[in-house]
Amino acid sequence: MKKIITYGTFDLLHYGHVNLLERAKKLGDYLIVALSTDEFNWNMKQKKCYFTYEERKRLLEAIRYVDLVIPENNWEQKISDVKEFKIDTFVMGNDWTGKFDFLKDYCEVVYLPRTPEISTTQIKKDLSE
Ligand code: C2G
Repeated sequence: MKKIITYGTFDLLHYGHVNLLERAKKLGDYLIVALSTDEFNWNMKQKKCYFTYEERKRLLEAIRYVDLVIPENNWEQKISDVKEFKIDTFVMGNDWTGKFDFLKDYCEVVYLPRTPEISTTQIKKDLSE
C-alpha cells in the first residue's frame, strides 16, 4: 500500500483544496492529512481560522480522497510523521516548492500546481466587500 501525506490548514475548505487532495490521493492508495491545529495556526502561522480544528477535521474526513486526519502541531514533526506512518510520498502545493526538500532523504517529495484563482484569503476578502 502506497502511503501519501500532506499538510495544511484547510480553512474555509474550497475546491482548490479538494483538487490538491484528489491529485495527492492519485499518487498512491492511502492519504493522510496532517491538519494544522488552532494553536499552531495562531502561534506559528499567524493564521486566524474561521473553523476550529475539530470542524476542519470533520470537513476533511468527509472527503472521499482522505483516509486519515492527524494533527499538525509544529513545523518539526514531518520527519517523524514520515517514519511513524511509513510514508512513501510527501505532497504539497507548489507555493511550497523547495521548502521541504529535506524530506527527500526519507520519502518522495512532490509539489503540485495550486488551483490559481481561489484561496481562503480571497474568499474572506470578497465576502468583506
Ligand atoms: N492549495 C492549492 N490551491 C489553492 C489553495 C491551496 O493547491 N487554491 C493547496 C496548498 O498548496 C496546500 C494545501 O492546499 O498544499 C492546503 O493549503 P493551506 O491550508 O493554505 O496550507 P498552508 O497554510 O500552506 O499549510 O506544514 C505545511 C503547512 O501546514 C501548509
